[in-house]
Amino acid sequence: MVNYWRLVNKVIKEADILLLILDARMPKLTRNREIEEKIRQNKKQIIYVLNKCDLVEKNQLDDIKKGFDPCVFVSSTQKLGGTLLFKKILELSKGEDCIVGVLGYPNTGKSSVINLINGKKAASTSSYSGHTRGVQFVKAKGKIKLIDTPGVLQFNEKDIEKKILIGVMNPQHVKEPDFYAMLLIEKKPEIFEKYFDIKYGDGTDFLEKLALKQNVLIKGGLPDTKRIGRKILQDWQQGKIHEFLLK
Ligand SMILES: Nc1nc2c(ncn2[C@@H]2O[C@H](COP(=O)(O)OP(=O)(O)OP(=O)(O)O)[C@@H](O)[C@H]2O)c(=O)[nH]1
Ligand SMILES: [Mg+2]
Repeated sequence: MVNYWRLVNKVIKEADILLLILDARMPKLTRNREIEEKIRQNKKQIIYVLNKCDLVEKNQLDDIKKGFDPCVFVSSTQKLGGTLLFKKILELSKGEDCIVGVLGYPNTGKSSVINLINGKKAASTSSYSGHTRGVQFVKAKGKIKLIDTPGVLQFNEKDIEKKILIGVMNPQHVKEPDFYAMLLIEKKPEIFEKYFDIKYGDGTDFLEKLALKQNVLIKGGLPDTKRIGRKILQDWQQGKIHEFLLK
């Protein structure tokens, strides 16, 4: 963790502009105020990049961007917003040579945003968080140079529920996936009812019904709630539930 902060400090010092990559589905949860504070102390410019906007309803965009100024909505996978973001960078850099640092929680799409700006695959991406290791310089267009970084967590970030929610913790490493799946479902049962086509009574009942429906069983034909819990967390992290709801 100490190393991460050394790295973040280095990137902030080297960069002229910092892109803070947030997940548009949960911008507040993926915001890191400690990093923002450091950027301000160093008098560098911030652009909030609300990535994964393909996973939110258009009519929510105004609400989502509240408190994030200046901000740009992008979808790296759908290749939306890249030109606008590049223009914003040019506007702030006033045509001068400029180093742009890209920071944010793991899995928010930092490497994908770099590829979006570049228009080609220059940075390696993965659905597993913690993919990018160390600082990577990526040459971009014209006078702009980008720096990709690994995701940075705040100090003492021990909140497993939050880590699962924002996709920082791999469900394969969660010891009680059934418990965390229930917490997730409880937040908005109606979306899980729609996605899995199962009526919600309570968490345990929901997991059991789903496991039986999808034939995820342990010996004796009983529902395997741990395995089905893990699957729910995976679908959530991979954006499948949001994609389904937007169809
Ligand atoms: N739906 C959707 N998925 C996205 C978008 N951008 C990135 N992803 C997905 O999110 C996952 C993480 O993307 P990365 O670009 O590797 O994220 P990162 O922030 O660089 O991750 P680390 O290097 O692990 O910190 C991948 O599965 C991407 O396909 C987007 O705009 N929309
Ligand atoms: Mg990365």
